[in-house]
Amino acid sequence: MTYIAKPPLRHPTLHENRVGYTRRDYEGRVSTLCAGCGHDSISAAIVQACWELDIEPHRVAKLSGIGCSSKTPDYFLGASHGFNTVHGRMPSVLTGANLANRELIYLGVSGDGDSASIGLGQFAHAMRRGVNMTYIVENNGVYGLTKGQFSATADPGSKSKKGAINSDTAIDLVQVALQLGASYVGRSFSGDKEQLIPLIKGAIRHRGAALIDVISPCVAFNNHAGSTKSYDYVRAHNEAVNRLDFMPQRDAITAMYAPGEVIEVTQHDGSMLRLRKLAEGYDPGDRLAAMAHIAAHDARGEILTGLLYVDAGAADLHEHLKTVSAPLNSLGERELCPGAAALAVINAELA
Ligand SMILES: Cc1ncc(C[n+]2csc(CCOP(=O)(O)OP(=O)(O)O)c2C)c(N)n1
Ligand code: SF4
Ligand SMILES: [Mg+2]
Repeated sequence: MTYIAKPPLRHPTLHENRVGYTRRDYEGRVSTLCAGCGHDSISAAIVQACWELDIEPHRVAKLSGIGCSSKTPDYFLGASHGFNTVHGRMPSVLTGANLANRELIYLGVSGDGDSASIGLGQFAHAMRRGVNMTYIVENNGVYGLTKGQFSATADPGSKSKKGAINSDTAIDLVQVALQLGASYVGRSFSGDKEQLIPLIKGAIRHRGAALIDVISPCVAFNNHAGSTKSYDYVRAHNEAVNRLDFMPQRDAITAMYAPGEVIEVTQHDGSMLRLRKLAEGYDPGDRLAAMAHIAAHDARGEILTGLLYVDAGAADLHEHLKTVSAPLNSLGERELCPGAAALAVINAELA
């Protein structure tokens, strides 16, 4: 039952995107997650974002760790490259793959246990290095796959299904990513596709480390009264700072807003992020102010969502390291063994 392929039959009138693919071409196998799991909604949002961005599926590399969330890459982008790593080790494998071939689009999918517990060190280093990736954390506050233990993102005072109260301080991956220099940081809710899809599109087109923390309720182990990651709690405490319209370079801007209502951010590929302000005075270009704003809302038990921070001019790991621009597997003997004269120059520099 674990791997169920979808039947290849498809409706003949399905709409194709600009590169000739239908939405079905971005799907994967049939999900085996619990009915109602937030993670399935995130998979659907990834499918929609990639289809709308006209990405050729074979240009994507999707990587994950271990957990229900980390299983989901099997349920989307079935024709893309995939690597299911050891628990918590996705960021280093993704970093290595990205260094070897910068031409692919890197999508890291993880859980709160995978990234904030066993993988916290790996998470931190991928963020601080500015690896060019879209890193999605499917955050349900528990280890869903191993039957609902509190994870490191569970809020203090929240109640487990069996009635235990969590006494540990929560790790907020959004705050960690901001502190470590991530250049695109958003938070969303699996039940709000209108917010999530443009956030994913913007992240994919961003150059640098992009984190989206998506609150994604676990209906089996963390959707009861007393949980701060349940559907009811998130709906009641969701405070969006802005609404993002993602505009690819080719699209003309049609929606007009009064001056001051929208912040426009042009990314390195020419795509534009149009942020309709919902919170008065919120500036997504000010890292420290964003951190203070998030902390203030957190103290009131509110969950701040939207594009919380963006630096469209950030450099990525390749720029920091001044790496060769071609994928390593395309380099020939001439580039890899440039000869004794080139070696002598390097040795002289080190003398
Ligand atoms: C090295 C190692 N330690 C522990 C486990 C057991 N384990 C499997 S999944 C998991 C936690 C997953 O939690 P999370 O990343 O939040 O994913 P979710 O299932 O909640 O989506 C743990 C501890 C493991 N597979 N490998
Ligand atoms: S156990 Fe929780 S996280 Fe795992 S599939 Fe079921 S609802 Fe989703
Ligand atoms: Mg989890």
